[in-house]
Amino acid sequence: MRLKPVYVTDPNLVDAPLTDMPNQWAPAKGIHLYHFPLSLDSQKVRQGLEELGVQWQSHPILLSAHQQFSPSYVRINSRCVVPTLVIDGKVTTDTINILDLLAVRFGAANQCFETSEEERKLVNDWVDKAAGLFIEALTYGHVEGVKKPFPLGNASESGRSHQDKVDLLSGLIETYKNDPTLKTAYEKKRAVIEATKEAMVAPGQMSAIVDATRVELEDLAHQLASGQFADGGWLASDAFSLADVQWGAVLYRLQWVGLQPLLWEEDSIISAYAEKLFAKASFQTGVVEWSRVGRKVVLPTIRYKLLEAFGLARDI
Ligand SMILES: N[C@@H](CCC(=O)N[C@@H](CS)C(=O)NCC(=O)O)C(=O)O
Repeated sequence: MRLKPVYVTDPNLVDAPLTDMPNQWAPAKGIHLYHFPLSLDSQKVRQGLEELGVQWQSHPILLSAHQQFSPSYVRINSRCVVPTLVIDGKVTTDTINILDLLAVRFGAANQCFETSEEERKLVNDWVDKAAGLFIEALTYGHVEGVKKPFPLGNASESGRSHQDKVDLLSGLIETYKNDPTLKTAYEKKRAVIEATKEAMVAPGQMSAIVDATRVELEDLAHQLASGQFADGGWLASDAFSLADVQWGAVLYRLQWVGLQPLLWEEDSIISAYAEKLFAKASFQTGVVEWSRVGRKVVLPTIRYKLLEAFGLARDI
């Protein structure tokens, strides 16, 4: 039974994270983030950038228009996912890896995300725990009694968006059969999506994923009650850390998809923690402001699809 994302459990199915890898297809100068407004991992990295006070150039990759599969993006990030960070032509992938790189490069100058040796293990453990939650399944899969918000699909379509991607990727594998880089990337991606879809539609899976998530949240409540948060600090240290960046986006997502009542009490230490996280200016700028579905997703997607229909769409 699959209870965690493929990216966490199956390193053989996904390309290893890249760190500062020169790439001829990436912009040669400046700090660039390829991201999607509503993507959980993009939210985490945008908040990290805001917290560090780093100026960055935005390259929205419209997952809603499947731009993550566009050849020019796949040449930068062969996982066909967001986010991707580019600094002066060098590519860094994988959310945890991106945030670690940003913290190392910009943390000291801003006195931000600096963790003592003793705190580091706890921070990393809580980063890994958040990244190990199967949020993709919880977002797109059907959970009994929960009505998902727009623009997520309704219950009868559970697994539909993943099947659409499988079909699209099969077409791309055929189209690019003579380009080994793209063909391999698309084949690997199809395997990841198939495994993810299976984990959402197989009988009993979604309730097992909800139960596993609830156990993690009970653990979170325990850590909050017994750790630094209880003394006015944060999840794993006195100062705001990368563990808090991870959990802010996660709690915001679980609330948005309507799962909070199944996972934690309204009037609990988790809600108090969420309130403190959401109040941060970096969270408002990096997460909340990008969550306006109409302006940030629906309109750009319509615009892109119209341009595409007229053969005027620019690649990423
Ligand atoms: N945690 C991994 C995976 C990231 C991930 O799954 N990103 C999602 C958005 S939060 C995505 O791009 N999904 C598009 C797709 O899988 O087609 C990473 O950072 O590379």
